[in-house]
Amino acid sequence: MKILLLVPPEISAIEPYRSSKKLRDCVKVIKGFPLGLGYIAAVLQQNDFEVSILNAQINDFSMEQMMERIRGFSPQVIGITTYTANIKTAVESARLSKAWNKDVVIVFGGPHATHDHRNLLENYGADFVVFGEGEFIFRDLAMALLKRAPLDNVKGIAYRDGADIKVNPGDLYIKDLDSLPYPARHLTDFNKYLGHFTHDLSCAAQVMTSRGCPYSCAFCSSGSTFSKWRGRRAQSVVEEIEFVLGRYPAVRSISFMDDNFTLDKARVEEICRLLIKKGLNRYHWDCLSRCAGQDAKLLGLMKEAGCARIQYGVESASPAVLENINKAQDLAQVRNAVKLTKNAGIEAYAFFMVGNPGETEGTIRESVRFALELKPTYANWFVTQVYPGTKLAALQGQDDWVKYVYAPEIENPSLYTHPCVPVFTPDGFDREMLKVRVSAIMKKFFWAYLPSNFLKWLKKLIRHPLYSLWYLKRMLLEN
Ligand code: B12
Ligand code: SF4
Repeated sequence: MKILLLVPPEISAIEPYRSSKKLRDCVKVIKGFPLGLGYIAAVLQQNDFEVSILNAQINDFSMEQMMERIRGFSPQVIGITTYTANIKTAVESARLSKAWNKDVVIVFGGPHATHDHRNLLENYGADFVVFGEGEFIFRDLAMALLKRAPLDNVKGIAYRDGADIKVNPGDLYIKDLDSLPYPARHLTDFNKYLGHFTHDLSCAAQVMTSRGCPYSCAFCSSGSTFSKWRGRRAQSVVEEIEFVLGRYPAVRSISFMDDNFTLDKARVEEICRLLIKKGLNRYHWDCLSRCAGQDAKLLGLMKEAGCARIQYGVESASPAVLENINKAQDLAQVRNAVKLTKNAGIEAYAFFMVGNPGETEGTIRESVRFALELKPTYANWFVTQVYPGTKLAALQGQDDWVKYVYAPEIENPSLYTHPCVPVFTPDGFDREMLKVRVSAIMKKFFWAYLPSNFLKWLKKLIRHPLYSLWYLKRMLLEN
């Protein structure tokens, strides 16, 4: 059985977005290797399915170019990955695929589909939706389809059964992540994924060492998609890094994509010691972490093992807003983490959000003041957007979903919000005001950090002139 795993094109591939020059510019995203599809493909290959990964996004394919590739491979099953930002082209890909071959089986998975199965099955051409981690569920589904076996035994899916929607629940997170093969990077032109921005602008490969998160921030769906936190063994992580470096010599650094790389400190310590022992600390790496509980000793070891940048979700300086989003973090912990990280010689990036519940002009000013005083290596600002499966989504009116997710904004797109994703609009604000506020803050921080970041910007400009100029123009001249 032939299975095609698809990352659909960006929304600028379809009308009316395609005709909107301004919109086309604003929806560019940083494109990484689709680790989720890579893992699923590897498991399907282990089970003798003929698999192909088609990433229409990285290739900037139009819908027609994508369909040409699909017709060329002629799959019986198409698995489509869904993020809220690509849901429009995901459902359009399903529609076109069915028009090409009405018998092709369409399976949606990923963070959006996991939390919006009914809509996709009832209105948008899905035959199946897979919940959460797809590797073994998709394998079981493909086996059942191949053998024409009853679907009742396939746990973790929803599907159409005549006029009904059937849901087969199951607690299906993968208990031992080391039981998974490495993601099937070999099914893609992997070098295409290496030219993206990392801490030192070098060619980075993405590696995932853990899944899940024990926290439950109101704007984030990681916990509800991946359930319980699980880490891979240090040995297995380092073996994968060695394998990637051996197979793809262009790789110069590693980006750990975990939600919280440092959650299990003993495991991080072991990874670091192994990297040092094997001389792999000559490659730099970056990761995401939480501020609470950082310690100088571990940060020192991480630095020695090659860590160049840690990104922290600070979100807000207002205790009330932090409480509303369930961040479980206070400002003393943030100050401490940034200080210790910088002292260890590691860049500390801080991410802030504007527009969470309880936000006011006063709390925005409080966050800006705090960020200036905190002096992280850089501060990035985002408008709060609402994703399915989050606590914010439960607070957001259903009308907003219809308005933005399935009929997105095209009139006044912005660098700071995705046109297909609703923003959370606290009392006293609207979407436009939040974009303008974040745009002004980003400009302020760009100028404030220009002296310290001048060399980095220059390097970026030389290595990626078109992107850098486009970004600067959008950031400095427009909202
Ligand atoms: C790394 C990462 C990024 C990276 C790169 C992502 C990439 N590869 O292009 C960067 C930094 C660029 C990024 C950017 C953004 N990201 Co991001 N990112 C992540 C992160 C931390 C890890 C992604 C990952 O590799 N996961 C590991 C793999 C194994 O999981 P997976 O891809 O989800 O796939 C598994 C399942 O979902 C499922 N599955 C997925 N697809 C399919 C398809 C089929 C057919 C099946 C059966 C199953 C299936 O099975 C897979 C294997 O278990 C996740 C959070 C998370 N923990 O996953 C957020 C996350 C995906 N990002 C998110 C967001 C919002 C964004 C941004 C929009 C943020 C912003 N405001 O700019 C941008 C836009 C990204 C884009 N490409 O459009 C949200 C998406 C929510 C949503 N409903 O869309 C997430 C879930 C975090 C959150 N806040 O909740 N991101
Ligand atoms: S934002 Fe980070 S800490 Fe909060 S729930 Fe999501 S992954 Fe966990």
